[in-house]
Parts: sequence; C-alpha cells; structure tokens
Amino acid sequence: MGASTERRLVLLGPPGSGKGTQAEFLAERLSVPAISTGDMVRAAIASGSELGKQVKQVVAAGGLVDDNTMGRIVRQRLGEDDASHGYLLDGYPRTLPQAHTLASILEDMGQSLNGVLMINVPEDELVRRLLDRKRADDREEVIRHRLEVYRQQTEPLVDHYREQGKLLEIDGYQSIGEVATAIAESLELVTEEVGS
Ligand code: B4P
Repeated sequence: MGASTERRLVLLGPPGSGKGTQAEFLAERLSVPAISTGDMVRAAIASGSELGKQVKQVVAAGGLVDDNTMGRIVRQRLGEDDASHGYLLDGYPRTLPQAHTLASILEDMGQSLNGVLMINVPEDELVRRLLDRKRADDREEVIRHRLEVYRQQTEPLVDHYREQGKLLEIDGYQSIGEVATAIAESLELVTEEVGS
C-alpha cells in the first residue's frame, strides 16, 4: 500500500461532540483501527492494573491523565501492526505537549498526519448528550469540569493544527448520520491533497 492511500487522522472536539461515535463509523469505512485513548484509559481502570489505579481518580474527577503517561501508551499503540497503514486517533492529542509528542512519534516512524477533524457542537448540546449517556464520569459537575479543561488545554490545538493547514472543521450539531456524511465529504479533500 503506497503512502498516498494511508490515512492518519485525529478526531478533535469537546467531550460529547461525537468523536467516539464517528471514529467507529470512519474506522470501518477506511479500514483502519480507531484508537480511543478514553477507551484505553477506561479498560486500564476496569482491569485494576497499576496504570488503572494510577489514573482512576483523575478520570473520575474529569481531569486529564498526565502527558508522559499518555505519550507512552500512545507510542506503544501506534507501533502495533494493525496501525502500520493508518489509524484514527480519538481523544489524542488533548494538550499542546501531547501534540508535540505525537509529532515526534510520527517523525520517528517516518510518517505524517493527513488531517485533523474538528467537530464543533454548542456547549448546551454537549451537556445534554453527556447527561443522557450516564457514564461514571458523566455527572453534571464533572461534565462542567471536563468542558473547562477542554477550553483551557485542548482548544489551543485548533489553532495549532489550523496553522499547519491540517484542520478540517465539521458541524457536529446535526444527526449522527449527517455528521458522518460531512466528515466523509471533507475527507475527499484530504485524499486529493495527499494524492497531489
Ligand atoms: P473520552 O472517552 O475521550 O471522553 P469523551 O470526550 O466524553 O468521549 P467522546 O467525545 O468520544 O463521546 P461522544 O461524543 O462520541 O475520555 C474520557 C476520559 O479519559 C477523559 O476525561 C480523560 O480523563 C481521559 N483521557 C482520554 N484521553 C486522554 C488524553 N489524551 N490525555 C489525558 N487524558 C485522557 O459521545 C457522547 C454522547 O453523544 C454519546 O451518548 C453519543 O451517542 C451522543 N452523540 C454523538 N453524536 C451525536 C449526535 N450527532 N447527535 C446526538 N447525540 C450524539
């Protein structure tokens, strides 16, 4: 498989914007793995591993796991065989230091990112969706804290990737199917850019 058909994409957006939901669809469509750092963190907690014990409190409180820990997890995961021809990163990077770590992982592997999909949704709708979901970290005060952490630590990534010409903005305030269509349309552009 040539470099022009490989897909390395990041899904960016606030909690509840539909990253995980869309990652599942897209991964199937592109035949690449969806790599969700949120799922990896929750699996570690459920297994009771050392890592799980270490991150349990911070996740329950709506905070972020520290950048070094996440960097180690992601570096290892991206080196696995199923990720060798592309992947969708759902939930990573979430801070500027994580974006720099990802850039250095990619550089070490002689790879580059094809695009960053930013899913935009108004805050009231985010809170509504997350309250509906009823996951352990979806209590209202925890949701508000996660949104605040998003604004402070993750939102700066939007300009970071825009400046690199990699940002693709998606209107996430539509039905799940309509968002999937909007993403598919914008990826046609990515394919043309990569192939040109
Ligand atoms: P995540 O699992 O990434 O949490 P999330 O942002 O809430 O999930 P997501 O955004 O994917 O959910 P979705 O909108 O699809 O992370 C959990 C925790 O792990 C973090 O708080 C942090 O502690 C830790 N963590 C993870 N990555 C980290 C990192 N890189 N660094 C440090 N810490 C990290 O779904 C939400 C709901 O909306 C669903 O019920 C869905 O059905 C619904 N929905 C989706 N699209 C919709 C639509 N178009 N219309 C209506 N409903 C929709």
